[in-house]
Amino acid sequence: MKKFCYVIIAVLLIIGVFMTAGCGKSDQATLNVYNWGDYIDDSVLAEFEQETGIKVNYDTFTTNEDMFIKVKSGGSNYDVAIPSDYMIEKMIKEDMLEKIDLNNIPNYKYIDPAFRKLSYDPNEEYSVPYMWGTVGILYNKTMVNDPVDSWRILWDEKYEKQILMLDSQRDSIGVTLKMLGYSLNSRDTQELEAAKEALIEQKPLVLAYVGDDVKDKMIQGEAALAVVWSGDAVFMKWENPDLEYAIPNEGSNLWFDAMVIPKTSTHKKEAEQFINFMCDPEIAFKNTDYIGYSTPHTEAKKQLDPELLQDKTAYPSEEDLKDCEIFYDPGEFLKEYDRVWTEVIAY
Ligand code: N2P
Repeated sequence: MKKFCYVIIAVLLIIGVFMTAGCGKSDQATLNVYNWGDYIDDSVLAEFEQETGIKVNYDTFTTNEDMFIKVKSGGSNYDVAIPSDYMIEKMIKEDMLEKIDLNNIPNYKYIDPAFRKLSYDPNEEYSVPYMWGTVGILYNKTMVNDPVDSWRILWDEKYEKQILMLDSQRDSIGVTLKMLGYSLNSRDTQELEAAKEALIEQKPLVLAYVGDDVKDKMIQGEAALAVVWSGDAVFMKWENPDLEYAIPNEGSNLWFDAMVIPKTSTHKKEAEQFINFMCDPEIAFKNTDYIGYSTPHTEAKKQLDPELLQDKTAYPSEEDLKDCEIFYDPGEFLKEYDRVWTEVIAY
């Protein structure tokens, strides 16, 4: 009988140990974060995990369109995503985003008012700004002697197979529309058709349509000219002083990326905790300092190297931005953009 009791007690103890271990695990939430590639200082994620005990599952995307498909398909369960303006606008319209309770983001006060209530989220309900920038031409001064002041240089046969375009439909069609003198938010079938023709005509000159690999290629001097995002240009100029960045005279795209909580999230509280953490002055500074992109965070900006603050690539003047436009969601007309891009790539 005694032996039997010991066995029972032992079994109960073992069950107890397993249950506690199990509970411990489910207490510790895992947060699924979805961001652009090369767009965070990983040590910031480690700090968040250490400070909060919340584990971060970090995943990256290459374009807004890829991100959208993944979130829309429902197969994912991202708690935080960091898309751009026009895509946030679309996600709001399609009821894909949770409202963010700014009372839970006390560090929101550090976001410069100039970056709040922008057209894609006019009542600041769904997004918290992360980084911003422009689209422009990065060029190698040892390989390009002409002035880089117009998108037309990307159609100059002299640079055959020395041109890198972005493998991103809104960006590549957008700069082509600007080159033609149209708005990069055009909803005119004929203007879009003209952009398609121009992109097809340009194809023999293009070395490759690239994503994050643009950085290696330009730093190594493998191409003369590339369409890039300004923050990547900052980084590439650090790595190779022969590189320079220009926003063409026809104007360009001014963009904003912001943190959102997709409705797929199962950890809204922790998602807000993460967003607030990213807006902590020390963290925001560390992250911005590391990736080189332009910050909407007032305190992070104050701590940046004065040389970076004076660099027009990262912090352009009003004058530089004069003819820049923000992308809007094209609504139903998106079909046309999709069609044009598919036809250009397939040509
Ligand atoms: C980072 C990509 C930044 C996206 N590699 C620009 N919107």
